[in-house]
Amino acid sequence: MRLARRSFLAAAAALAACKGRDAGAQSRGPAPPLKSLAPWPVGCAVMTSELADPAYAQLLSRHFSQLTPEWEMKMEYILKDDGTFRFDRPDAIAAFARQHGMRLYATTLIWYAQNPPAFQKLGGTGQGFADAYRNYILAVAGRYRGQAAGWDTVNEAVAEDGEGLRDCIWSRNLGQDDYMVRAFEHAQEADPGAVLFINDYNLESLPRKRATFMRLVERLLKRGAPLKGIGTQTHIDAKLQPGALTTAIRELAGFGLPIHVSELDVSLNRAAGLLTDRIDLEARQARLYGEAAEAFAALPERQRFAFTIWGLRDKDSWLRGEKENPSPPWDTPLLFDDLGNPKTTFWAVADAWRGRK
Ligand code: 9MR
Repeated sequence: MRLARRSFLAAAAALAACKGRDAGAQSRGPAPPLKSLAPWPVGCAVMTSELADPAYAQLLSRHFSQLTPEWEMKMEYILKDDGTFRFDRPDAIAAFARQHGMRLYATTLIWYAQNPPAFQKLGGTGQGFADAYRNYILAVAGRYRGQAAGWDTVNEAVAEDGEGLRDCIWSRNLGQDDYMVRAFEHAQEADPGAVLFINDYNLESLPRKRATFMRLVERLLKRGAPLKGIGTQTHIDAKLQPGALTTAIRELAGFGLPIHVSELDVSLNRAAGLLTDRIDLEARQARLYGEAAEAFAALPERQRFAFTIWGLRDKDSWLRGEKENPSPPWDTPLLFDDLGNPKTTFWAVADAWRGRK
């Protein structure tokens, strides 16, 4: 009986979420622009197809002061199989940022997950591979020189389980650690003004991965790599233990470098129990958004690089279209519902930042 009632409540809540209603959030009245509350850049991941929608563009520019191209500035888009480049979409995103007075954050130069045919062909060629690597970074980071505030220069270098580093086309051809040092050096050569980041995920949920990541940062700094910022993606689920985020942000800040909360979202679906415990999960989700906003705001001013959400409305989230474990439409990981209404998660961030500016 109890279970049936709970399932019913959960189903009703799921339905309400799908329809885009969040009564608690609606009772809060008009939403202040998030960027008006924060003295640091507030970022959002975007795609050119979304920017073409006027309602999307309006909501985005009302609340956010920084853009990250969600995938169109990656090798998978820019580098064609024949080794030539295409810049139409990344240029369009950069132009949108300029036209709307927003800062551009660029991702990503070197990522284990990109294994492009143009580089596969060069595998094992030694200097040929190294030259193409430098050429790619110079061309891409050079193109946005003076506009990109920062670059994810090396992305997700640490192994999934946190034991050691990932083996990839870059490490195999240029050497482990060495490929990263080179990436930072080439990026600095291309755009000396950009803040160059190393970026990774699960740094809050897997302390072992964080430790490996921090040892890597130490080694790169010791070798003189111009690594100037730490990115913590923060793709979390609603059951992340309270406090874990704060601990991670504080520890990562120990290097004294700028911190970018670079891809924040909080999945309900990835936490067990979405069908029975939606109300509880939503409350946890809002608390985690609030915790992330507080922990970031508590950093010393010079370390607050930006706070970025990985998508605007729930329906824009990568989680819905993910290949291995796609979220159902009732996973609602972001700050705005499918219709663009601010949710309780939005208010959790707004409340954490109120009075800071
Ligand atoms: O959200 C991004 C999705 O649209 C792309 O298809 C995918 C591959 O480029 O990358 C997703 O973004 C990832 C980010 O670049 C790195 N951290 C994990 C993000 C989610 O997979």
